[in-house]
Amino acid sequence: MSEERSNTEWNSQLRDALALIVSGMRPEDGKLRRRYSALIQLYDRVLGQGNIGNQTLSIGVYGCPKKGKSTLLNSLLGEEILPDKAIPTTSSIITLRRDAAREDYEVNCYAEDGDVRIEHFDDSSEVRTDLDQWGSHQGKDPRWATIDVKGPFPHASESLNPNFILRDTPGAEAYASEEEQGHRLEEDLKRDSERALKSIERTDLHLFCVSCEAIGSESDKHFYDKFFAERPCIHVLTKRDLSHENNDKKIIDDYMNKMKLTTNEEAIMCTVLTGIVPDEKTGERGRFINKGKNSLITAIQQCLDPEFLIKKMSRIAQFIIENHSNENLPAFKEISMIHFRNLDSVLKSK
Ligand SMILES: Nc1nc2c(ncn2[C@@H]2O[C@H](COP(=O)(O)OP(=O)(O)OP(=O)(O)O)[C@@H](O)[C@H]2O)c(=O)[nH]1
Ligand SMILES: [Mg+2]
Repeated sequence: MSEERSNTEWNSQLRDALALIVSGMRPEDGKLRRRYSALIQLYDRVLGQGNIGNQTLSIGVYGCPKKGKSTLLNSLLGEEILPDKAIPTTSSIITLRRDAAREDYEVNCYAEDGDVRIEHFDDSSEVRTDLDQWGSHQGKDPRWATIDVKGPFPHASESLNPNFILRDTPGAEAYASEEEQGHRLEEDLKRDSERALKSIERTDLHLFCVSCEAIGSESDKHFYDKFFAERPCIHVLTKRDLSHENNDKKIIDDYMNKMKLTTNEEAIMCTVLTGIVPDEKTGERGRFINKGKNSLITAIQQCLDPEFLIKKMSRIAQFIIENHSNENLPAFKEISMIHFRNLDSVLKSK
C-alpha cells in the first residue's frame, strides 16, 4: 500500500473516530459538540478538494461596521482594490477569485431582482474605481447584492493559496452600537446585515474582525456568539496602532476574557493582531504592520492544512474523552478510548 494511501486511510479513520467521540458527548455539551462538528466539516472540505495544498476554500471577513475588514483584505491583496473609508463603505458581498492564468479582470454584479452587470478591465485600479461606484455606499447604486471579481491579482501575498477566494462583506449594522451605526438609514442597515449574514454559509473560514479601539464590546460579543462560535473562525484584532497597551499578549488575553473564550474549547481558534502604523514623519496612515499580516497568513494556512487539522482533531479527541464523555454510556467511552488509543499510537509513530 502506498504511503499516501495509508495516510489518507489513517486520516479518515481519525476523522471517523472523532465523529464517534463527538457524538458520545454529554447532552449538556451541545454547543461544544456543534463546534467540533464544524471542525470535522472543515476537514472534509479541505480533503474533499483532493489536491492537497491547492485548496480553493473561501475565506471571508466579518464584523460590525468600520472594523477595518476591507483594509485587511487589501493588505493581503497587496493593493487597494476594495473600497475602505472612514464612513460606512462596503455595501455588497465582494468575492475576489484569483486565476493566475487570466490577464484581465472580470467584474460580475448580481442584483436581488435578477439583474446582472458584467464589465472587463485591464487594470486593477479600474476595478477599484468600479467597486467604489457599485459596491460601496458612496457609489451610484447599492442594489447589487453580490459582486464577483475574477483576475490575476499579481501583488497578492505569495503565501496565500495560488487560487484564493477572498470575500469582503458589509459591516453587520444590526449588531453595531448606536455610535457605530452613525447616520445610516434604517433600510440600508437591514439590507447590509442580511447580505453579510447570508454569505456566512457560503464561506469556509471566517475572519471575525474586532477593533483594538473597543475590545470585547457587547455588539462584537453578540455577533460572534450568534454566528461564529460554532464555525471555523479566526479572531482578528484590527487597528493595533489604536490600542494604548504595548504588550500584544495582554491585548489578546483581555479580548479572550471579555469574549469569554478558552482555547481548549474552540474548534478552530486563534487570535491575531493586525493593523497599520502611522507614518513616522507625517503621522498619516502608513503601511500595514507586516508582523500582523504574516501571523494572519500563517493562521489561515494552518486552518486549511490537513496535517494541522488532524493534529488538532487528535488533541480534541483526547480532551473530550477526558472531560466530556457521556458517563451514562461507559461502554461507549470504552470503545472510543480503544479507538482513539490505536490512532494515537499511529500518530506518535508518524
Ligand atoms: N488607525 C488605523 N485605522 C485603520 C486600520 N485599519 C483600517 N483603518 C481605518 O478604518 C476605517 C475603516 O476601514 P474599512 O477597511 O473601510 O473598514 P470596514 O470594516 O471594511 O468597514 P465597512 O465596510 O463600512 O463595514 C478606514 O478609515 C481605515 O483607513 C488600522 O489598522 N489602523
Ligand atoms: Mg468594508
